[in-house]
Amino acid sequence: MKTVRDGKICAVLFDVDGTLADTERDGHRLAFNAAFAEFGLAWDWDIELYGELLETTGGKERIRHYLEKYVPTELKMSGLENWIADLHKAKTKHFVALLKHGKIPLRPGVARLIQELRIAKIKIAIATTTTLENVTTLLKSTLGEDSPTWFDVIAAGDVVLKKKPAPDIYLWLLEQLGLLAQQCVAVEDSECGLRAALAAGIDTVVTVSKYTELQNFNGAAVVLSDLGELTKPFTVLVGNTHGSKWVDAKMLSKFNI
Ligand code: XBP
Ligand code: MG
Repeated sequence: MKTVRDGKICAVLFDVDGTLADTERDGHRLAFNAAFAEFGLAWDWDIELYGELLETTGGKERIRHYLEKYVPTELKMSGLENWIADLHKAKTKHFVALLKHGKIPLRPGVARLIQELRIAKIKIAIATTTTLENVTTLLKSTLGEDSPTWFDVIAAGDVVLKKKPAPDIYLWLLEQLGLLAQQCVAVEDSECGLRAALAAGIDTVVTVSKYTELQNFNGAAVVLSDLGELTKPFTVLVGNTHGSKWVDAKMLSKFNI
């Protein structure tokens, strides 16, 4: 049975990659390729291949999956786990540098919604597969130095063993927040993320990105082009926003009652 809250949500849980910002194609992908070059590898993850590789969540897991599928002979190398971890560290360094150069902006409506939720005293939190340093750097480079402190909890990367689509990151986050799933709404951009949030019992708004727009979003509360701005409303792809033209606390509170 749903309905613990009295019409007002207690927290909004944001995914990061694809949701807060379009980080994958011209961010993470380029950082992976830069790390490969640094390690003397002739690997090139082009836009199409990267779209396929995104089905494996987590950068280290994605590298391993690539090895298994495309360069299985390398799996025999000694110290494989450490080598993957080092390669991934180099990738994080390149990604953070891209963020610091201001190369990756927030998606429409993200900064607006975050500020509105803070004013409304609704908790905000992060549930992401990516590395913590990537999250804090993205927030600082787009919303300001102190912005990571605006979030009640940032759940990121290896804090849980099983990454999305497993619900673990959301369950861990709910526990840290001391809230029930019914008191929260998640914002995700991908089918993997949606499955994770739904498996944790959390109603989910999907804002699609280029890589995810054709995925299956069955079960989402609503599927939108983006969060929408007052000057540029979202496009509704699936579901009913009951007249709302941009995502705000009022609209989110209508779900899950
Ligand atoms: C997206 C991911 C991440 C990033 C790369 O996470 O699956 O793996 O692609 O980041 P989400 P790392 O959509 O949950 O934010 O290399 O740091 O894993
Ligand atoms: Mg995502």
